[in-house]
Amino acid sequence: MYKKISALVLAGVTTLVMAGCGSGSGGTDSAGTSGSGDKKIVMGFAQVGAESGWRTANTKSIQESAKEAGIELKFSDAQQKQENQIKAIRSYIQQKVSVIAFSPVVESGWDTILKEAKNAKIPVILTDRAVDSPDKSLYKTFLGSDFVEEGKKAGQWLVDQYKDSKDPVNIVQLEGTTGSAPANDRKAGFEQVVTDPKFKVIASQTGDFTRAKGKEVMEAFLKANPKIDVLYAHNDDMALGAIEAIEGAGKVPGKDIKIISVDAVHDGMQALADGKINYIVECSPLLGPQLMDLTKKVLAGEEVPARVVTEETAFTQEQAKQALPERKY
Ligand code: GZL
Repeated sequence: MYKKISALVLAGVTTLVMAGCGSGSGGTDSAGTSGSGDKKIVMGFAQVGAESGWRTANTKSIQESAKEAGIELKFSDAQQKQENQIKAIRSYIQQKVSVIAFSPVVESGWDTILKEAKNAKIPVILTDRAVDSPDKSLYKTFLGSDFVEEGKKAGQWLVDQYKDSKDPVNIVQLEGTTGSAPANDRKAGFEQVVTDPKFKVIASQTGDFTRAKGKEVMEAFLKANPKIDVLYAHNDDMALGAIEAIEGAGKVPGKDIKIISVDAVHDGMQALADGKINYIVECSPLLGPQLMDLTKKVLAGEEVPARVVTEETAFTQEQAKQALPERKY
């Protein structure tokens, strides 16, 4: 409820601010063409990569939604390299696309390319991940999850689980891609809630959101730390890699080592239902429909909220068993 109100308030504030500005080029109709029907919307989308089940589902959502919206999609995969995303965005500017959308692999280093897009009068929409630029005029809106909230939900589950325990709880953390908004914010949110001194984060390292790296880092954690009680993984793919490492060390994931994860992709939810993960905070990749709707509004010169937060929940093992048959990703 709070999030819905906050988005409405944002819209209100934005409307007041934007009313004086007026912006955007000619209108668009439902076929994804400009108001006069003479110009098809062309979107340049610079995707992070294909590092996780979440990213695969996100790409599918964007591609399918663009098709349904009648929007021509130019799509690039940056293999998780910022320089590749910047090259792709520069190429979209040269191709004079109608709009540029992307998920910034890391938070910093975008001002130059975003200023080039602004100078070329091509609107930019951020999806999924944020940038840390203080100049909010460099993009029209940011659509995606509240990663701090996700970290707080993960931390709250842990606090609740150990509320009656006085013993030290040793935690290891598999962080997302270094410098990325989800890694920074999921860590910050978790730390805001997990403050009791009995909780000790004895090791924390990036697994770059991939299964392979998650397994490799968890193997190192297990070798260096004889007593690990909890793993907090910033995404399901790293948690699934860690499960392989935990089982390889002869321990039982979900029992000997409790696992908290984020995303709720299918394989993560299956591991949760099977008792190998204990709690998953949802992070929806299905941003395509909202992205295409925001795109049409921006190109029609309509006001859009500066920030659109996606609605999400969290799952216990029992809830995963119920939810699995209906999951869309
Ligand atoms: C979060 C997204 C993250 C996912 C990972 O919105 O950016 O990137 O949590 C993905 O699975 O790799």
